[in-house]
Amino acid sequence: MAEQSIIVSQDLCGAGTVSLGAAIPILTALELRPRVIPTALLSTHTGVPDNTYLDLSNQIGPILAHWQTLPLAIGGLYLGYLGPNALTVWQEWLPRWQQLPLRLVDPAMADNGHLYRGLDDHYVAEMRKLITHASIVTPNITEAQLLLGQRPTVGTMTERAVQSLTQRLVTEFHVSVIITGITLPGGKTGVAWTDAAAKEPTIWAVDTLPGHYFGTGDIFASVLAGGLMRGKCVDDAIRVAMRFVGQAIDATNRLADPTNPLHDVDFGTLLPELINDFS
Ligand code: PXL
Repeated sequence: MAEQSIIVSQDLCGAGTVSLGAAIPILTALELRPRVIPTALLSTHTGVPDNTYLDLSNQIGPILAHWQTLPLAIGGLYLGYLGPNALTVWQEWLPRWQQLPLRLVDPAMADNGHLYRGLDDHYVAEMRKLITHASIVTPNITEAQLLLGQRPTVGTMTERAVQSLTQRLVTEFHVSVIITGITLPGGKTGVAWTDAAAKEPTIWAVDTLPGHYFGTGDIFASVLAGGLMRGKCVDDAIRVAMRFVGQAIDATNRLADPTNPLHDVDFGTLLPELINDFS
């Protein structure tokens, strides 16, 4: 396989397996070379009170400018949680990388009906502008509703409502859309995908697992980015990512205290199985 690099820009949390803590091991296991630009350094994710936050957004431009002078064989780009300043910087830089076939933006900013602490409606409005430069976006259901200017709901959603939401995002932002973490009737959790070429959105449903862990969306997006970079079609990449997240939640449920927001998602020992999916 030819050497392939992917630019990955999101925060680095010292404790709690989110963002770069998930993306680097997963993409590396998939034989890709993550070219990493941390947007901020935090002690923990913002689900834990009193986290530290060192903004690193002023490094993004200089790092990208340097990389443009190097033979890095960059084949794709993947943005996750950015933070307000980095979001502004990427609004300027993402349009300059439109030649890359994969520009995955995970608009990580909310979950369970709420914005993450420190983010506000202005952030959502700016995210709407950024994603028009993506080729594919992976909002969870709360983020999908916020991007469409809707008040987020929690609770089950019919497949019909999910299809309409997915379609509306494609029409409004002209990108492929994968919505994750959808609560479907009958104890199921779903992922929906569509793009401008599809007749109607495809929905995959699996049994909802107990436990709610920070970072599962980041793990999903990282496997998806890796799968697409490795040449899988979107259907297959989604299937592999869903299976991996399910296995990781299962493994974590066996070890973790579900009331502790800091437990890591235990995906490390599952990486060999993920690698197998690609052999
Ligand atoms: O995608 C989860 C995540 C990533 N990064 C930071 C977060 C969160 C969720 O709260 O706070 C900084």
